[in-house]
Amino acid sequence: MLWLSRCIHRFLSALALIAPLLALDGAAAQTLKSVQERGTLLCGINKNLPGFSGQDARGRWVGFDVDFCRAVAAAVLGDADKVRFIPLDVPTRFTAVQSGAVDILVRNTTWTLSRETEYGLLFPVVTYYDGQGFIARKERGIVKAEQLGGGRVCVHAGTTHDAYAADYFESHGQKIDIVAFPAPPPLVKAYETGWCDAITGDVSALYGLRRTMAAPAEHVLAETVISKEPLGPAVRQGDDQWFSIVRWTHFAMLTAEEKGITSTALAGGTAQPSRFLSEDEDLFQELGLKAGAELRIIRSVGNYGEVYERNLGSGSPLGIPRGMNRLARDGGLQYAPPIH
Ligand SMILES: N[C@@H](CCC(=O)N[C@@H](CS)C(=O)NCC(=O)O)C(=O)O
Repeated sequence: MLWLSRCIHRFLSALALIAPLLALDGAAAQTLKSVQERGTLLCGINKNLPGFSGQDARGRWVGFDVDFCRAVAAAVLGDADKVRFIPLDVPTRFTAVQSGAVDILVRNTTWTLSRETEYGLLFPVVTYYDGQGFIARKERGIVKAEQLGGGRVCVHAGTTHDAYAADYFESHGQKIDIVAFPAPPPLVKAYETGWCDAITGDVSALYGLRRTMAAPAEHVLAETVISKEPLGPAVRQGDDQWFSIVRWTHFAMLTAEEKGITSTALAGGTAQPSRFLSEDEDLFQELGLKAGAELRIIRSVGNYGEVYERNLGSGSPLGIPRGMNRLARDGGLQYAPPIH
């Protein structure tokens, strides 16, 4: 009988060892498989935030976040156009990921621990380092946020900004009236009519909101930035493979910039051959993708610097300086781990 009990014990121990692997394998392939079977990536985006996402005159989705969705589709489906863009507002953005209504959320969203735990999400990477700032009428001469003490600051409800502003003014011993609006149009209107002294939000969003105002040149950003707002894509927990694909899509764009590989050089056949672009050494295949994913990403949207400048930087009406989003070697925070 002893031999039988030993056998059973060994069998159960072996099962315990492989069970997590089996579970992981099942969960791991889920999102990639369903995206490939569907033939379309479902990407949750902002309906209209200049520079990040919106529709151009021809109805085509454009912007920094939109390009990230397109890059993932190029990697996964071989075609950057195979994306269905699903506009999500502030309250529905997280539940849409949780319920599977979207495969990925790319909507100027701040990575916080509470969002990961509350909604069962993970933020694989930071595509844009931002912070919370203030915009006010130029004539008010607001340079420091403290100059707004005793006044009224308006904010988009359900964002990180409401609580961060309250904490900030409290820690400076100042009273402030913070009023939250459900969407940008009434928020901007309340500010433009003089009801709010300032709007607070992500600095990048304030550049965008200023473009929607009647006289953009009459409004300036204060110098004060009161928070860390690491913006990036969010995915559901429990799918390591999908998490890695999303994360390495960003790192592929950064690596290309680090190596000076541009979409124009690729199109003109003048890109220097590199181990990163060599199909023989293509580690992206280990993520379940067809060979050449890095090439497809860069050909379709460009390297990180190209995407930044086109949508937000010098090549765009926003003209946001690269700042913290410069490559680490240029003094910024954007840094890709090595591929090999
Ligand atoms: N990064 C912040 C803010 C995101 C956010 O929704 N910002 C507002 C502007 S302050 C926005 O994008 N509004 C555009 C819209 O909802 O149409 C967060 O994740 O909570």
